[in-house]
Amino acid sequence: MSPQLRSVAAALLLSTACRDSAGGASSSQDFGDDFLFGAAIAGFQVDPGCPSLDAAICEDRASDWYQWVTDPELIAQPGNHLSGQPLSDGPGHRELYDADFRLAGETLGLGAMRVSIEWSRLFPTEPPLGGTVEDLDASVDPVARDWYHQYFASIRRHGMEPMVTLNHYTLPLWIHDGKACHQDMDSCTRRGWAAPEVLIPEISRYAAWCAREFGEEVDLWATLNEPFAIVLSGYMLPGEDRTNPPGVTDPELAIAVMWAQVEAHARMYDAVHQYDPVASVGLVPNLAAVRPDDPDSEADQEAAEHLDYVYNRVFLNAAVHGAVDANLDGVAELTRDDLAGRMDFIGVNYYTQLSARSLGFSLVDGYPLLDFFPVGSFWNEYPAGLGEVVTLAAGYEIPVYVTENGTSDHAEAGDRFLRPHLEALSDAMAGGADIRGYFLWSLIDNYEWNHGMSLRFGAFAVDPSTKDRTLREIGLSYAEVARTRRLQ
Ligand code: IFM
Repeated sequence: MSPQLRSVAAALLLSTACRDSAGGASSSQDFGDDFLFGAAIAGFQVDPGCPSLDAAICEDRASDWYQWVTDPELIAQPGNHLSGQPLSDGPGHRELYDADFRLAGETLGLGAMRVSIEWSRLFPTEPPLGGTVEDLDASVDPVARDWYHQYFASIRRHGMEPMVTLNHYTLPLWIHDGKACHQDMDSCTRRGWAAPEVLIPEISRYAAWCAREFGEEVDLWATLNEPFAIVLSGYMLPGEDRTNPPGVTDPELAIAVMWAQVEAHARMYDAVHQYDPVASVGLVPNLAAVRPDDPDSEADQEAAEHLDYVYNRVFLNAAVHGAVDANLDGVAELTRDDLAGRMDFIGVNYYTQLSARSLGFSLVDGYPLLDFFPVGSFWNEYPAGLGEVVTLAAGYEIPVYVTENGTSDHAEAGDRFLRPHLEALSDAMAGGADIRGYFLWSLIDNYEWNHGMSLRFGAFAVDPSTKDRTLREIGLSYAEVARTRRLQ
């Protein structure tokens, strides 16, 4: 046993002994034997920074996010809010994944890992477009394909079940040149989500290929991670909290991108089921707790209803019920059978409470409910909100997983953050919400998109120079909950 593991084990034993000698818990909130406790990561955020692997292999240089965070011209534009931190400061999970999964499975005692497949890793160069799923065999990078087989085997070897996200923000450069589109959306040719006629068939074909290749190893699939974050930070309101490529402000395009993602989810769902019929396939929206900025203002109360509808419900209404409300006025004008029922679970990412301030006018002509401004950051800690958003999701009468929840503020994090969030979750379950699992974001400190390594969410802190992993208090608290399966 390594010295680090020994000290973790000792800490776990000590915390158990303290609890027992204190006479046990005054109240216990039990999550039950079948509840999955896991941790979440995403490839682009954890892969880079390998201690000995060549950087060209370790980093995913064929991805639009690689271009976004490393291009000197993009970094030099203040409006892009890019940290410019080198990817070599990342945690190096591409090389260290097996040790990381040991930390998750053995040290923390988790039962599941949420990870992503990177499209640009498997298909770094453009395959002939429009072909069959089988045609993709000729274009796949065989080293990346074999690496993913080893990766999923490692998760299972450490006693965990993989939940695999097919698209966690990143797109291959051959389908999205975020820099060219940032500079001029009208003339760029690799337009990503702005060219649904290319993107949707190709992302569905990629999803089908993954289900055919990895279906034996993976039973839980998520199609898209946080589609609304891409809409907001890529096409509507890129800002300090998050800028996604292409980082433009074009509300009408943003709404079109949202509908492209609704369509893409449905087609990816069908594609995965075609090759992996027994799989459970869901979508991972980021849901926000919402309140009026001024609780006494009727206008702000109405703005809060509009924000809740647009941010939390429009996408789910379409993906679950096939309800299409094209002008976002609160009334669906169309129900599409080819969208409805494409959801075996809802994966909820929860980080924030937003306040809605009424503008008194709509930001976009023809979209009457876009008459609010969301005040607050992506990470306003509000534990009760987790109960609110899982209850909202459970209202769709589909099983729910909390697929991400976490903090980068680690001051007294174990008690301050985790416990009240899990209490809110447990209360929602006691109230009847069908919640199947909770994934802490994140297992290890990760490259937090435009922020680089300056926001650190890990249960394990990562030293950017040595790549050492050190258990944080929040990880210790989480291990205890996962082991006892209840809050004491
Ligand atoms: O790091 C991100 C993740 O990629 C998506 N959800 C929010 C996390 C923290 O900001």
